[in-house]
Amino acid sequence: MSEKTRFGHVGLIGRPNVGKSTLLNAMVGEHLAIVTHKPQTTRHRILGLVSEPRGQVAFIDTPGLHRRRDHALNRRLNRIASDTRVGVDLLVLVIDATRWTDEDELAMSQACSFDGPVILAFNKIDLLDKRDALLAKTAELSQRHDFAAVVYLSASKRNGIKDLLDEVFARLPQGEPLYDPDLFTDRSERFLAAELIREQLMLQLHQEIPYGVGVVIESFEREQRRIVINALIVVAEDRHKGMVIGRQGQVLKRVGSRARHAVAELLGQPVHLALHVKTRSGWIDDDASLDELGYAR
Ligand SMILES: Nc1nc2c(ncn2[C@@H]2O[C@H](COP(=O)(O)OP(=O)(O)OP(=O)(O)O)[C@@H](O)[C@H]2O)c(=O)[nH]1
Ligand SMILES: [Mg+2]
Repeated sequence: MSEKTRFGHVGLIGRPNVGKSTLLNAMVGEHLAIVTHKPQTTRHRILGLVSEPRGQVAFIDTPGLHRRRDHALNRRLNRIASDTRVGVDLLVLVIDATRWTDEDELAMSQACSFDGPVILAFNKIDLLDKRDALLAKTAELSQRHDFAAVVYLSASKRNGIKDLLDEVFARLPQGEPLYDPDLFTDRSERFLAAELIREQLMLQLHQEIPYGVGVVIESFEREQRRIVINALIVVAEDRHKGMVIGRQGQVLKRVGSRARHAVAELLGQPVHLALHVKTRSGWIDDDASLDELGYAR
């Protein structure tokens, strides 16, 4: 790459469910971060790389900032979310163009106190039939903070992605890429596999159950023509175990088959996936279990 390339870390912030992970995936071009219609899907800091001739952006997707502080996992998630601002060159504040809530205020105040440029990104504009409200909201928020740029996106339809990338690149410092341009994340294949299994569990389970589910990869072996994965699903209450398994094992079977496809597609190889379920009572409020399951403190 030439001397004029740019490099920087860029944090994606916003309340749960605004589409941060969808946006990360759209920019990186891989199903890297898991996405569901439920708030609080993302539980980790996930780095996604965009490498181009003009430079490299390391995007950081984190859990959405939320108000619940009722157990140790939730407190950890908010800490990861708050730390997104540390060490980044630029922030993208993602909001849902159709809805503004108290939790958006939290994210807005984080953006306002950031000591660097912030790009305001209205997402989900495909759901709007009229643009008037969008312009009014843009004017209102621009009065509260001097945003470096404002973009209008549909992450799920991949509209506006190039505009956002142009705005980001234009504001990054000059520098050489820090990460190998062939990589799209710094996360391991094991981690990505565990997340894709958790994505299917979140999609297939209802009410509060998905929030008490964790996934641990017990073994991950590359054979000549396939990857063999054994994964353990941990539930926080014994009565949830039956719900994860389902009648005649139907739920677990569906989770396994969909996750297997997703992992095979991401890793580019056929996958054999075996799932087991175990109860670990109250793990979401137990620091030792959270450490063991890989949740950052
Ligand atoms: N219609 C529409 N839906 C979108 C768009 N972007 C994301 N979504 C949907 O919004 C929901 C939440 O998306 P996520 O990407 O998981 O949101 P998030 O901000 O990462 O959420 P957390 O991880 O919980 O903080 C999913 O159902 C997405 O399919 C969009 O541009 N248009
Ligand atoms: Mg997310």
